[in-house]
Amino acid sequence: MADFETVIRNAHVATASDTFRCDIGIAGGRIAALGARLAAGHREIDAGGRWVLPGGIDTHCHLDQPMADGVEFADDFRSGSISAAHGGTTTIVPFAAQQPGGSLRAAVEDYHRRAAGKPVIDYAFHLILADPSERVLGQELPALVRDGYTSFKIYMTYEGLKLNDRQILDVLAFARREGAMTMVHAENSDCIGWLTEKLEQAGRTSPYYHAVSRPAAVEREGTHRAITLAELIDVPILIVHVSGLEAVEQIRWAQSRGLRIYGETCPQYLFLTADDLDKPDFEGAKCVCSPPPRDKASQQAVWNGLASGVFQVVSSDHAAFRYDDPKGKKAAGTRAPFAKIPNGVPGIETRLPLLFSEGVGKGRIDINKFVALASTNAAKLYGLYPRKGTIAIGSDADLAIWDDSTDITITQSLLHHNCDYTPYEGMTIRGWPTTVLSRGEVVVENGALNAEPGRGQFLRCDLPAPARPAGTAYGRLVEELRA
Ligand code: DUC
Ligand code: ZN
Ligand code: ZN
Repeated sequence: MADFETVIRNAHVATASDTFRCDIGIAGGRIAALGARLAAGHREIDAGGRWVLPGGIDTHCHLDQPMADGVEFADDFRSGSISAAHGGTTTIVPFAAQQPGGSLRAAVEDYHRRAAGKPVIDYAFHLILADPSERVLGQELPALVRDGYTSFKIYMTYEGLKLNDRQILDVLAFARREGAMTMVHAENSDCIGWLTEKLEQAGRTSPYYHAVSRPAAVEREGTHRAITLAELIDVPILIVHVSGLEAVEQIRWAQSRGLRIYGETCPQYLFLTADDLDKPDFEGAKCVCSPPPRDKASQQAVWNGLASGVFQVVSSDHAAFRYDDPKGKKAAGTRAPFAKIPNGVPGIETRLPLLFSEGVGKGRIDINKFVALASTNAAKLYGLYPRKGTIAIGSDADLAIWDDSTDITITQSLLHHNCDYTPYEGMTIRGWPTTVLSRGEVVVENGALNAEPGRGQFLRCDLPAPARPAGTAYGRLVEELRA
């Protein structure tokens, strides 16, 4: 009888800290042994000396979120998770969004219904906190945190979602008390509103002006303010989808002062610029996202921030809207002013191949940093580690075997999302995960799906690492009140 369900032979393993060659023995969906010449497996996979890396964790993606105005996300939990798996991702964490004035619990229940029977890989939920009332912060949210929803996103912009500074302080104080993680969308809403109005009055409404309406200074100010509010409460926060130089500088400055400010960026800020929004015939709408892509100098600043440790996470912020679709980018017509174009780009499948090829392949980051950014750090920040995010005895056997010997030209027909375009069309990269395992089951085999929708399991997140001793007067007061 075989000792293991599956053995992966001749693996070139990298974790966030180590690189080694071994066989990987899998039993009960978990990694049971790492070593040379392991006993036989019921199933044997020869990695042939290729990289075997922890499956990616995409902790910022939007799937099947309810939208207003007849707009629909392209991907649900089925197509989104299939697309993710084909790109080497084995865990996704999309958002259950509270409706203004609505119950968070209801949002979570609705989101579980949307997921039911669909994901091919494991998933957890962040919450979107649109209305942090006393009832929500005092009753609903503590219970949800205990149930495994330990992170939430808050917005400084977008009508119906944005919180003012006082509300943000309430949320951060809650996060500190509970040990939860707050993700912040940092852009100054009034500046965006004012600039948008002026641009519209001047007739400058094509997709390109989306980028003009949200300049780097607007993100820099939001980022600085979020840092200040977090410092006041003495609580960690994660600034999401950081687009470029100026916000990177703010985060680096905060980190250099010893503040626990974490940074996330996304491929659109490494590979797109504002010029991509300037394509003719409304094509620029395909790259409308917030914050907008910036310029070459900002791309370089983001690469530098990845290499130097300013960023902990690279996520996709996959928010796919179909282009040729009245429920997608063209919902308000092709002459619609930029402010009416649904925000977001697809990228759940291309996230890791792009980072691998242009990061590891081009020597900008090493393989261990790649694993940290793609998987391990997110698992730690959101309470999924060490079940997810590493290759270690006892961890879930979520693994991706990478082929880094073949050039691939990214094109829409290669991808598995339900969007009708990719912003990276025509880009040639080297490196793609060809075989992907989730809890020991091969879900993608030589590039083909081998998984039933619904096999993905919901993950309750633990609290992230416990807070360190209070450093500020307010932090000490919160500690006292807890005692
Ligand atoms: N910006 C967001 O904040 N969320 C979804 C997509 C986007 O562009
Ligand atoms: Zn956002
Ligand atoms: Zn987002």
